[in-house]
Parts: sequence; structure tokens; C-alpha cells
Amino acid sequence: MRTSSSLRRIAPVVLLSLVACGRGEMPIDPEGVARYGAFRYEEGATVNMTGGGSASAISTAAVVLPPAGGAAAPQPGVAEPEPQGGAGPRGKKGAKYEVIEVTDGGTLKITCKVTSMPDQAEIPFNKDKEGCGHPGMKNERAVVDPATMGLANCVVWLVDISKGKDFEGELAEKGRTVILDQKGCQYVPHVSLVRTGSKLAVKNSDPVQHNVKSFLNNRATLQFNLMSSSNSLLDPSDETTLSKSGNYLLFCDIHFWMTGYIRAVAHPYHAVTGADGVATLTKVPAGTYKVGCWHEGMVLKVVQAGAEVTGYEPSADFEEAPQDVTVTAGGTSEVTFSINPR
Ligand SMILES: [Cu+2]
Repeated sequence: MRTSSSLRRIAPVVLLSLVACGRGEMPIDPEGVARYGAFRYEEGATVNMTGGGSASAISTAAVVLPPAGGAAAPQPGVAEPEPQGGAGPRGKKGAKYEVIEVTDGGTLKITCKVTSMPDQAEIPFNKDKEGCGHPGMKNERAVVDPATMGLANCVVWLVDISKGKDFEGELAEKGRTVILDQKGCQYVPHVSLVRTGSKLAVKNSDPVQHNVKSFLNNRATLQFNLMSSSNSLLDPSDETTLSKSGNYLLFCDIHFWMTGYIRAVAHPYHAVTGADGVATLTKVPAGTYKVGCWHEGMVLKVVQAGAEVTGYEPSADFEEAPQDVTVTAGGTSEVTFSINPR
């Protein structure tokens, strides 16, 4: 079932206008490094978004910035200095990526591991328990293979590559439509890569309504805010075209535990670690590079008022310090990020 375009936007009557207060504004990295900071998401609180224009939310929902310190207080993973070489998803600052034929490329195997097991307790749903379709939700932010301690859903990339292969496989198609599904009140996929310029078709496989809201790189930059009716598919639109490189945070104003991330990338040397914590980059031109590593943050704290679950508090996303690696023609190089759970 497709909903008409007029239904794509949330009815204004249920919206609250958000005050662009300017307080607590997070810096927007010009290269699109993604840092959302920790945030708290619960019902009944005053809507308080970071500054930079207007945004909208369903009236019952709120993003509450960490209090304390007010406006200019640095937030974990947000206001820290740019790590050395951390030029972000678009690669070397100011550089335009050049496609060349790579005839003597090497392979780079990147492993993300946790140094200890993060909390993997089930997260209780606080609404739509039936409609969300499964009894116990694991914290999607901490997917770890206990055998290897490999950490899934890390985005890894070559920070400073300026030329190399063209996009391959699914990403070869410019302006591709990518389906973002909402299933079991979770985003599927939870963390994904798309080529910059791809369009999202938002699907809802659940018997309950969702609202999908997206911010680019930080919570001051609202990209879209769409109502997604049960069992529906929204056609892609200008709004859901990911025309800028960077990290798109997804979340739902109805089910506050729902978060997801899409990294839109301008060159093909990016990957997401799988269930074993490993990602592989192929056809890397021989040379020395910096390897970046981003993760959404592993903690999803349950906010309670007595026995009642009132909200959820994801930890801050973070980047590890980039690592140097040398790739040789025909060889396989390896990089391992050992990450402290946080
Ligand atoms: Cu939802």
C-alpha cells in the first residue's frame, strides 16, 4: 500500500514548533563527521532541540539534551577536538575524489573489537508491545560476537584517500532508491552505507504506526520528519534524498528506543563491520592511509519513573583515533580497533 504524498508529512495539528534556542548547539563539522552526543528521549518533557533553524516533533515526544553546564557545555564525542587525520566521511579535507582504474590494488581487513563485553541486556518496550512483534529486544547498539569480541556496525573508511576505484555492486547506481524498513519496531538495516545522492523509500512492515525523523550529522540539522503508516511504503522524494555526505541519524517519535544510522558516502572505501566485527576494503591503491572508525555508542539506558519505563538514553556516538596503514599491491593488510565499551 502506498500512501499519498499529502500524507507523508505529519499533520501540522499534531506538531509542536521547536524553539531554535541556540543553546547547546553542537558544532557541525564541515566534513560531515558524525557526532550526535548522548541524548535522552522520553515522554512529557519539554522539547528542546539544538539551535539552527526550526524543526518539528510529535507533541508527545521530546529530545532532551543533557542538562548541566547549559549551552556551551561540551558533550561527549561532540565538542572534542577533531582527532588527527579525522577528515571525515568525505575523505581528505577539501579534496575531490577521483576515480581511476586500480590495477595493482591491495586488500585491507579492518577488525573492530571491544575490550570487554558491553551490557547486552534486553531492552523493555514501553509501548506497542504486541505490535512491535517480539518479546525481548536486545540492545542493537552493542552487537558483539562473544567468541571473538568482534563489534558489528562500526563504519570504517579510508580517511585520506583521494583517488581509487569506482563504486561497485549496489552502490554503482547513482541516485539509487534504498529501502529503509521498520520491522519489529527496529530499523532494518540498523546501520548501513549508501552512496551520496541515494533516495530512501521508507517502509513500515509493522502493524503499528511509526514516525521516522532524520538528522544529518547532528541533531541541529533536521532532514525529514515523516509519518509512516502501518504496512506502508512511502515513495522516495526530495526530502528523503541523501544528497549530502555524512551520517543520517534516524529515530522514531513514537518508539523512543528506535535509532538507526545511514552513512552516505562520496567514495567507495567505506564499509560496515559484520557480525564478526570485520570489514574488508578491496582494490585499495598501494600506499599509506589513515583508517577511520565510527560507532554509534553501545549503551541504551532505560529511563524509568518507578517501575514505569518512560524513555531511553543512548550513549554518544564516537570515533576512534584514525590508524595508519600501508597497503601493498596484491597484499592484504590488517588494522584492528580495540574499543572500550561506551
Ligand atoms: Cu516507531
